[in-house]
Amino acid sequence: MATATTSFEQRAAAATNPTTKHLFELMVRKQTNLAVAADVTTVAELLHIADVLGPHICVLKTHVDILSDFTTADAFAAKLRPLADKHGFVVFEDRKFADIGNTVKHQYRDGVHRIVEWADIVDAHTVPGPGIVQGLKEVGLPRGRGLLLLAEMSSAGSLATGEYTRASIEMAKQHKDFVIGFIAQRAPIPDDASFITMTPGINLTVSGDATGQQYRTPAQAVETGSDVLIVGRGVYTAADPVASAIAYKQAGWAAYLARVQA
Ligand code: 5IU
Repeated sequence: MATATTSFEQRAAAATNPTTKHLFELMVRKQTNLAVAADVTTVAELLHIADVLGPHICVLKTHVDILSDFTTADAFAAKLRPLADKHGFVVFEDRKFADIGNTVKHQYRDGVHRIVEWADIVDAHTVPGPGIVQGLKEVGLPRGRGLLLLAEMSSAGSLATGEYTRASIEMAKQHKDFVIGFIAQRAPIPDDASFITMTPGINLTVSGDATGQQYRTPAQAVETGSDVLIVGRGVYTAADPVASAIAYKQAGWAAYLARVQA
């Protein structure tokens, strides 16, 4: 089953991980492959984004450690999860775990954030080797959660290239029950539709920022195999974030339809 032309309906039907299945199904229902990166620093701003952009997104990407007024995981979950259910999106905490298995287990389950309680998806660097996946899997798999591995990054000079990317792919293949896909600029395994590729570094109007971010358009990313387009400042700093989200959603979905109908 080839990723490029396999529809999200077909991929939902074939999915074994419950988070993958749920994600593909809601993408089809809502006709959106847009993820919003809500890089704001208060809980109220994050919840506002979740509520007003919720109808247009399939994924809400969070960075919980930049929320200055985070109190408890229970309070956070009690506010965020009902919005995810109401609008139908999955919560992706972009935690980028990067330690040994035993430590990431605690970082995922414990501490003030207790991420596994409220995030459907998390991601991890592969630099520590496969133990990081084993550790996270012990915590997340029994809860039906999913993990993305960082195969590539969007930033200039990223070291995640070549052999590193290839080794990350192998790690994913060894844990297909829990690794649901990749953060990458292009589909790392173009012939395997069971993996989702999510791509940051997407903007319709600018090509980069002052600290090395590099942007491509939704169409360019979808052409190279991206399934979910992650947009941050292009949406939440726009004069009209809802109108901007709709523009990105429409551009991304049109590119997806062109790809599967090719
Ligand atoms: N992000 C990247 N590039 C990457 C990875 C994550 O930009 O390679 I992995 C995150 C950082 C930010 C969002 O939360 O995606 C992109 O935000 P902007 O669209 O505002 O650049």
